[in-house]
Amino acid sequence: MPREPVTAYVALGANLGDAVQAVLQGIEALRALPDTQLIRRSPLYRTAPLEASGPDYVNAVVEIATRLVAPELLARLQSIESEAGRERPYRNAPRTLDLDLLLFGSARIASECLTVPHPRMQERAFVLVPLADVAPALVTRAQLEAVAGQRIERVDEPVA
Ligand code: PH2
Ligand code: MG
Ligand code: MG
Repeated sequence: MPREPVTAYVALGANLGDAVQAVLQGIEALRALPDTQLIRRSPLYRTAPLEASGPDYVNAVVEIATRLVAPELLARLQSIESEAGRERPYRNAPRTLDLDLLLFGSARIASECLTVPHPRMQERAFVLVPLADVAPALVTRAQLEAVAGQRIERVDEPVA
């Protein structure tokens, strides 16, 4: 029996090279995943680096419906990062593309390589603001108010 699709949320971030293009291409790579449908995506945001150095980030969040299991989805996210030229010289180093699994249905996962829900998502305007765009019911006003001091602004996107 095929599995029922699970609704999952993926955060995208980039702050090296053409970060807008990197995030847009990341979204297209997510759309192309097997056994996965891209349901909706947030606008792109330019955001101040949080606990990180380097240029401003471009961030977004997408909602997908996927029949992949979580470890397989994680492996796919990592290969999209590698394809985008991701290197990991040190923690929170500037990156060409970062794909973080925020939520995977109602799953709670605490394995060596994956923690879901993402442990730091509640502290981050660059996650909560675009997550509220795609899934307003998942983010409360109080959660948004708690990160209101973090700089985040909409990006004017290139017309396709
Ligand atoms: N990602 C980090 C650390 N800091 N700051 C912003 N603004 N956007 C990010 O995506 C981001 C960050 C670690 O992944
Ligand atoms: Mg990250
Ligand atoms: Mg990451």
